[in-house]
Amino acid sequence: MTATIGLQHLINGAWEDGTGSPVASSNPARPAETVAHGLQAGGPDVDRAMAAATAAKHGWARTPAHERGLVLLRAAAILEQSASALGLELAREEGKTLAEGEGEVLRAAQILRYYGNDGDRAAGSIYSSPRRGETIMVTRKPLGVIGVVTPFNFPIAIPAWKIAPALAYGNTVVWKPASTVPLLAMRLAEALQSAGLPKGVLNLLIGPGSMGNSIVDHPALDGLTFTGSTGVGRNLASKAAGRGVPVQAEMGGKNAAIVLSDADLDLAVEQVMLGAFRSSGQKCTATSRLIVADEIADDFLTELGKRAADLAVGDPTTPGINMGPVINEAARSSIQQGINTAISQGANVLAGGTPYAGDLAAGYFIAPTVLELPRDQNQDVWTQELFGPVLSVRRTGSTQEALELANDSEFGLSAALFTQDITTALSAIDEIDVGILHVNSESAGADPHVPFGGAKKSGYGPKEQGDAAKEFFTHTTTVYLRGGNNVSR
Ligand code: UN1
Repeated sequence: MTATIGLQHLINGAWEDGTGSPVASSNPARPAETVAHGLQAGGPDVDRAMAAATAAKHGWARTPAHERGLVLLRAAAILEQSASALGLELAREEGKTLAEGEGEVLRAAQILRYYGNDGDRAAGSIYSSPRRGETIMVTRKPLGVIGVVTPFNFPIAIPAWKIAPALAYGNTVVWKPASTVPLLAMRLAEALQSAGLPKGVLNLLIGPGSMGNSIVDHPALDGLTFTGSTGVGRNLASKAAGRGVPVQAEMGGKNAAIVLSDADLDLAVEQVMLGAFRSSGQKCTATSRLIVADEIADDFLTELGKRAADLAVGDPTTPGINMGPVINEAARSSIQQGINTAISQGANVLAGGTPYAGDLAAGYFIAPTVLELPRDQNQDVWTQELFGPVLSVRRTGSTQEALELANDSEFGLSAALFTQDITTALSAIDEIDVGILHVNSESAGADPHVPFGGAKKSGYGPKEQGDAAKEFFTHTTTVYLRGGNNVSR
């Protein structure tokens, strides 16, 4: 039994106990085991954190970008050195496997490193002027105080990909992580603080969902970045927009994988498995819909069903386990409810479908589930994001229909296409309305130097990462620059 860790908040450079009600994170594989506990931040703590971020913003904005970057680079090294310990804590608190947990910590380090080096890249641009003796310069300045609201499913990587660019471009931050994963939030804040971040530049508040509203309603807020559920995101985005505060919100996905008859089927089945079941399907980029060509459907689905049934599900910290639990009881029961509804609406169960009995029943486990849907029949499981290890399947008679089915969603985050035909791949790039398209790889995954985000209703506001992050976390000043002596006019 591992010791329970005390939770604290970071306000103005000091770690403090909260002043609100008790909060605890528990191990979703063994809910009786508390991972971390403490007191939530109270209402006045939001004011104090916003005041600290406001007081720090001028000094941090004036700190040379190179120096700001050095802090991120040192934090990256700290995370790398502690990746196995933090990966274990992540697996215990969130439920993804140890390998995924450790991988995520290293990914956070990679993101910090990318933005840590960005201070040494171009900071603006210069244009020629149509007027003699003048140059036009476009400079970038930080927005100011950024509210960061992050989800449970990537407890360290998503915060890193919001906080690292916010800080790198000179902003200060008030961060509210999902209250199910406060320990990993503390770990990231600790790494940044140990790396030398000045006081007030990053403030961490562990609190209830309503604290997101307090942050967005706060008059000192200059920008908001959010990842999480569609309902919460739209609410926060509309409040921010109503106050004229720039907002970036990354929300739902109902991502399709298309497997055509000319695909490398071994590759496709392996990648669809990863897309659907890694992190127990709890990714906005997870593959939750599969569209498979008639000619190969019987063989492909037999193999997929077999592999899903064979996945080793259990305590994610046990070596050899492929899939852990979902985050909490509310998630477990709503996902199981979604499966039950699909079955009652005529879905054919190719794997999973029923709740676990025995040892796994005590944790928040959902069996990896593959549901084949009747042709031409609209089903909730086809349209609604369940955020769990559930893959719904449709067969298709033509490539055109496959592309249309892929677009049959209000969301447009990511998609995967399996084919060896370059012509088909090229037309899919034009036809599939998504922010991220994978050709012959799974639908999840993101690199720090390229834009991340969706088309259609998957997100609101600018995308994340790469140059997109710079666009969001800075505003430009266009400077018409002439000498003062009139000589060259
Ligand atoms: C990934 O696909 O590796 O919340 C990252 C999410 C996304 C991140 C996905 N914002 O699942």
